[in-house]
Amino acid sequence: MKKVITYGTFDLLHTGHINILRRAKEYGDYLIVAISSDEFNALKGKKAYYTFEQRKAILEAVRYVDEVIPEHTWEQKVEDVQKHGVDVFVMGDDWEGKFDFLKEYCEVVYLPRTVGISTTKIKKDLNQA
Ligand code: C2G
Repeated sequence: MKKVITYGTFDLLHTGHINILRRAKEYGDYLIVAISSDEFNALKGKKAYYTFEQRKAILEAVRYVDEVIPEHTWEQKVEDVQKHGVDVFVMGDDWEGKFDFLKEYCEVVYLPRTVGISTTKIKKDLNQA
């Protein structure tokens, strides 16, 4: 079984998230998504609208996702890749190059982001509604 992993906050799930999840799954047959905990989000300077539990429940309902685990630190990726026997690490290309250290442990793939949509844009647009 070829295992893929990706990381993120995935707040206010939108087609940009769905596009990366769908394409990530195409690299294998089992997709793990590591969702940032509320505490790690604070470290990233983000405040998610949905709690970790809500974001986890939503992601688990997505057809491309096989497993959801928590992301607590920047440093856990090597351990996650080894512990879960991951073959491919996938991220949007806004992270291009940032996780190349994982190339020692698995394939690293950066995919083009979906243009024109983001959680930040959704929040801004709703504010003006
Ligand atoms: N994404 C995308 N297109 C968008 C928006 C997001 O492809 N229009 C991708 C991002 O590139 C990322 C994933 O969706 O791969 C999740 O995005 P976020 O929830 O914003 O996650 P982020 O804050 O980038 O967290 O350790 C890694 C971090 O946890 C990544």
